[in-house]
Amino acid sequence: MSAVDKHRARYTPEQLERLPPGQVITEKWPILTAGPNPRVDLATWRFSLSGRLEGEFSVSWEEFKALPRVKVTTDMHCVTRWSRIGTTWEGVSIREILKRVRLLPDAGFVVAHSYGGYTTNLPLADLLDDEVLLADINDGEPLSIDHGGPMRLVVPKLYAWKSAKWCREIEFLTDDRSGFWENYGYHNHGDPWKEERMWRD
Ligand SMILES: Nc1nc2c(c(=O)[nH]1)N[C@H]1C(S)=C(S)[C@@H](COP(=O)(O)O)O[C@H]1N2
Ligand SMILES: [Mo]
Repeated sequence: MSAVDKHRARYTPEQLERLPPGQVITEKWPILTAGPNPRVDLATWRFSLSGRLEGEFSVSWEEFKALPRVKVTTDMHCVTRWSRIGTTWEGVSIREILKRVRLLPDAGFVVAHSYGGYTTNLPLADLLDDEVLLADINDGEPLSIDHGGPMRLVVPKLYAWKSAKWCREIEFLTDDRSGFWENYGYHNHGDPWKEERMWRD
């Protein structure tokens, strides 16, 4: 049996069906961070929306915790080829937050900004997917600092570099603007089912 077949033999057909091409299931949750963890103090923490919108949205930690919450069970796929199959996130859905402002009609793209300077871009349509949330709990535990605590963006249907840890702002744009890894040659979109790993694949 090849190494790949041996690996696959450990999982159910239902789990394997959820594994995109070229990925391997991981039981542990690896930590992938470019650079050091940022220092995020809950007393001064804020999450805000900016750019092409009418109205304002900016919340303190207490205000964020008071927003209506959701629980989403989904998968997580890293372009370095590991996938977590079946993990539960709790937090606030993006749609819930967007009820509180009005996007301008020319908003078509977003950049997520993190404490520490990391950025990643995605089309507005992918941000609006019903599984997308701002998560502060994973599998029942408060998100650790290594995994983006106190809160991170989670965009399950794209490779995990789009899921900005320590998210502090989502900026709405008319024109697309590459984020951190996208500038280093990662694919602009990053759909794991299409193996959109590197740009010009
Ligand atoms: N702020 C920030 N967010 C980030 C990253 C990062 O380096 N900084 N790495 C991304 C990458 S490449 C992946 S695979 C996931 C990893 O999340 P994890 O460390 O919780 O597994 O976070 C993404 N979000
Ligand atoms: Mo990644």
